[in-house]
Amino acid sequence: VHYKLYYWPSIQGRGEFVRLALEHALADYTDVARMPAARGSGMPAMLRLLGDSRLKHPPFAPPILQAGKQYVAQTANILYFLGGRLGLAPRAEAERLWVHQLQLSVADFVVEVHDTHHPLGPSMYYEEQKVAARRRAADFTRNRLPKFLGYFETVLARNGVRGGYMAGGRLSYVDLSMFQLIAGLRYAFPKTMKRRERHIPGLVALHDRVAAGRNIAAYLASERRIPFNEEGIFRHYPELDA
Ligand SMILES: N[C@@H](CCC(=O)N[C@@H](CS)C(=O)NCC(=O)O)C(=O)O
Repeated sequence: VHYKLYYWPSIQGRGEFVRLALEHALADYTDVARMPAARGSGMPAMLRLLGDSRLKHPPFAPPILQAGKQYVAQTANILYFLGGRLGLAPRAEAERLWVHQLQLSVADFVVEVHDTHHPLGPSMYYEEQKVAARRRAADFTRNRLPKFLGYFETVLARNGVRGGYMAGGRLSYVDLSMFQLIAGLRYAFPKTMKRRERHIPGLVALHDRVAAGRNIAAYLASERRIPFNEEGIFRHYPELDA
């Protein structure tokens, strides 16, 4: 199968959780909006898809994954779809749902990370909501970040000594997402994470193991990995990192 990922070309964003799964599995895929606009690719192709009035199941927003005639959107849903196909999810339904449940909690967390710099909404610039952002980020770094990371650390610990994965005895897509969360939070909130990391040794070790995996290490060193920047979800604004 050849997969097509439609996502904003200049940011890691939510698309990165999908890219990591595709890259780990060495899947055959095109990152459509990052290709040249010629020959039906690039941003025009993504905008065409978003405006396609013939689709019976129109997606609301990127990331969107295409497999043949099928289009799947919503990050956690895409990963649920890919998990079985790429060998990145348990086979038993109960375990698969558990991984999906964890991924939905990742999605909730990602919204809260985003809202530290856009507390009043995504349609206004950060510069228009800096005061609210400081208040929101203070609550995030003090309460929400410790709560979410503490939860994921507990999940990891309770899964036991079976190789240090979030669920079951093998790597799943939610392990890749844990890597991305730690990497992103380190970029956006270095001071907060410096204090926090001793409380989440399991997640830090998981981050390191994922980063050292052969395919992910090659991906991270390649140009396919877009650097973190101040347009994505994880933005480094020093004033928000108390
Ligand atoms: N819950 C969705 C959120 C999708 C989403 O917010 N996508 C962003 C980019 S990361 C977007 O393009 N949003 C456009 C909009 O909300 O109008 C997911 O996890 O995929």
